[in-house]
Amino acid sequence: MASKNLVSKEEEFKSEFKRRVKDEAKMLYRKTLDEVSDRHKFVCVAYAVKDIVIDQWIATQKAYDKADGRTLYYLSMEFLMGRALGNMIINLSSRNEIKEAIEELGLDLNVIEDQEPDAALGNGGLGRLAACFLDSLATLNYPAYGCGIRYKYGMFQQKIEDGFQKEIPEDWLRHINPLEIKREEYACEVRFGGHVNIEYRDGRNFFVQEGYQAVMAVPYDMPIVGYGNNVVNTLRIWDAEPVVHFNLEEFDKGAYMAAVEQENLAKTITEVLYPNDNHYAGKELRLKQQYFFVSASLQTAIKKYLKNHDDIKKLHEKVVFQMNDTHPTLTVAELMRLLMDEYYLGWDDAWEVTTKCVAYTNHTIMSEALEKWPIELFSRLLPRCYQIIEEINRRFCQEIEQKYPGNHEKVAKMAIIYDGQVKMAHLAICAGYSVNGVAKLHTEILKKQELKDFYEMMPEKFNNKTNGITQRRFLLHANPLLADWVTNKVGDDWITDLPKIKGIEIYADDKKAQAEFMNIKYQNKLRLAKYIKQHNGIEVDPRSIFDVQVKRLHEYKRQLLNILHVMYLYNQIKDHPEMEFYPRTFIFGAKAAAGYKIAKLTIKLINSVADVINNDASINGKIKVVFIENYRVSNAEIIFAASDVSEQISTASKEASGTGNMKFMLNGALTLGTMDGANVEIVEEVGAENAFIFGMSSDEVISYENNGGYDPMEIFNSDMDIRRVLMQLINGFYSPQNPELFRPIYNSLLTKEETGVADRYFILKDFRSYAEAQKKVEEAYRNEEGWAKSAILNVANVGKFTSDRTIEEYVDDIWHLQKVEVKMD
Ligand code: B1H
Repeated sequence: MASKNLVSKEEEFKSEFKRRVKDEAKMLYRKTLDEVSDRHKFVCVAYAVKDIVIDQWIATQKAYDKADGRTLYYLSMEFLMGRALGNMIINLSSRNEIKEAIEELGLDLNVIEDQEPDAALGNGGLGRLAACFLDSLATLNYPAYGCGIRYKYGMFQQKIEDGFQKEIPEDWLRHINPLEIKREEYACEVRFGGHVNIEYRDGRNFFVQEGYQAVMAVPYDMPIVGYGNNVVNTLRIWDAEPVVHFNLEEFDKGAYMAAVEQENLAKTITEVLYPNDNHYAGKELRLKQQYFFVSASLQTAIKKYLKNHDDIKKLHEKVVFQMNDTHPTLTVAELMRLLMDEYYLGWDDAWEVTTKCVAYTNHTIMSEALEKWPIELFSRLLPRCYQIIEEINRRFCQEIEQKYPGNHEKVAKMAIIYDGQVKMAHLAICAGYSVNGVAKLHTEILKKQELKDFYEMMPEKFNNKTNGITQRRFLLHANPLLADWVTNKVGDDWITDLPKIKGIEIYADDKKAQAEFMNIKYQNKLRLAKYIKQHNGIEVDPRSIFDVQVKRLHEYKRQLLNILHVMYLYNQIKDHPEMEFYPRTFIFGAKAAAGYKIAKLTIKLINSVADVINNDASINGKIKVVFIENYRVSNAEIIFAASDVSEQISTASKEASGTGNMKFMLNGALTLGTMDGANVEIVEEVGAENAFIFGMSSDEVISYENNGGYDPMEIFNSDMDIRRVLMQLINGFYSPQNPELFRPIYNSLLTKEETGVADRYFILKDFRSYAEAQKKVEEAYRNEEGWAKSAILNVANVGKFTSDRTIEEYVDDIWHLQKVEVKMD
């Protein structure tokens, strides 16, 4: 036996960790570790990991206070975090010891990780981007908070029943969440409704809100662990509680009703995430949610600032608020309100501070996503904020008038309040010192089309920040086989410096490396095949091409184009059984917003096509179609790693950036896509010869749109293959029980009935070009070495798309943060 002082530090750490895990089992469950369930094992391990994290968390906050630099507040209605534990472990410097200790305890880390529910506090790309940004900010040593809402129910759980989507509430907090801390000491009040009184005293006016309803905002903090640098940042999400807890006896009749109402308000406000991606629903509760988390976040940010500083006029030197789309744009009005009504600044001083503190990111040009609140609703719910916005608008319109004298059309187009509505994007641009798009093409479209007037008036505000993703979650954690392969070839610098991955380029032509690479892909396809078998009961051939489209279901993303093409291929194979055809597995994963009928019908269509094709023995399994239920961050990690073909087929100009496209590339899938969003930059990096590009350009699309669309009937009447596929939508081929089932889809393609425009997303117009590109995919895949080369080149050239690069650009051009080192003693 080694004596105590010979035991290495690592061994000491491990035995301490193991003791801790066992103690948790005892304290929490009155059991030994082997007696508790897998889920309880997860809780025990999570607490032991949290114990390590907490020390670094404290040290980080101390170091930040000492450095006294600028702090970023990233305000977002959505943080699509996924699971935390596995990610935390890979980011901690002690990852190896922790993994060994877990093994020595006889636990399987994969099983443990699988017990954690996804924190699905977001819809899709926008929320996941926020999560990747937090990972990068911590890894790059930047002082930053994520500020959001602790929804009781996050993104719904999707079940497929008889091919239809069913939404099940996702009760992710049903069990304790060991990885959060409630911070009651930072609770603050948020007020709704009532009216504003003006009181004159001490030589000035005071604006006092009266007759309001209030809730307490109570924050929960989740640690965001940086990679190997001891930094732990904070995601602060707010829950609502009643100001006074309901107590029957204490109230007379009037107060009784008020108490019940406050209790109800508190209960509803953070109840559920609105499950609409790229769509504005205009609901009162949504506006309440927005004000609730914005007000609470600003109040605490200012209080924190004033703890160590006394001049509120210099707030912008230490604080920046980044608004993730227009959802937190109330930041502008609320900051003005706090500065004037609570901290007694005059309008000009308050405006100066506000406009130096806030910046805005635009994530979409889809008109149905634009937030325009009816004045009636807005002023009733937020009377003081509305007053302030009226004044901002008055001054802004004056400025426009000055710049374009007599041009009333300009004022009408650019005003913040117009036509009975409050236009949040206009407010964000007017007050923000920076306005950015999320990919080069997107930013150009903003400047030239959507926000042209604003760009002309204040060009200095506009800039591009192409999105990125964290390689720590989407390669290191999601694909350990490929991560190890890369590290063996070029070292592990890529983990915090993704462009270093370029080093593998010299292996693109190396036969041995190609074989290794393809074998890793094969292992990952086996892993996914196993998942599909377990979750869908479908057998898929891991030797077939895995052709994958996973993202939210939206007409502009054109899952319909993909499935219509599958129907077309199936017809071809049936007509020409002798035809050469490389076996293909078409994999879909997508949630549709609960009220989005045609999107839900598209899910049913995909499942109906899957039913027919998967059960047709005559095609010898040449095509399989799989709809993966409940697509989310945790199964995405398995899916990306196993993909050969990345479907990025949005109508050009519609997808602002896309980030799934980058995750596929990172895992060596080849892009089959349109020249849209960040696809343009992906092709720029990897070369057109290593991707499959098809379809109309964004200029062509926009020009058609400006001329009222095109006539899809011409295609229907001249292209018999397409016609046949469309007829199969209405002749019961895929829905024998109900031949009319898919009529709305048919109509959306050929008539103006559904949206006022026939084939609004140019599906038939791009069909042939897509089919040709798909043909090229097949040809390319037949040449295994050529394919391996292209796949390796995709991984090698992914460097630009790390969110670390994106964050450094935000820091350089917008946030101006200073890095802070955190030392542990
Ligand atoms: C994106 C949204 C979005 N853009 C409204 N806009 C929402 C809009 O609940 N709402 O009201 C929710 C989400 N989401 C996505 O952002 C873009 O479509 C992607 O192209 C982009 O990659 C992503 C991140 O920038």
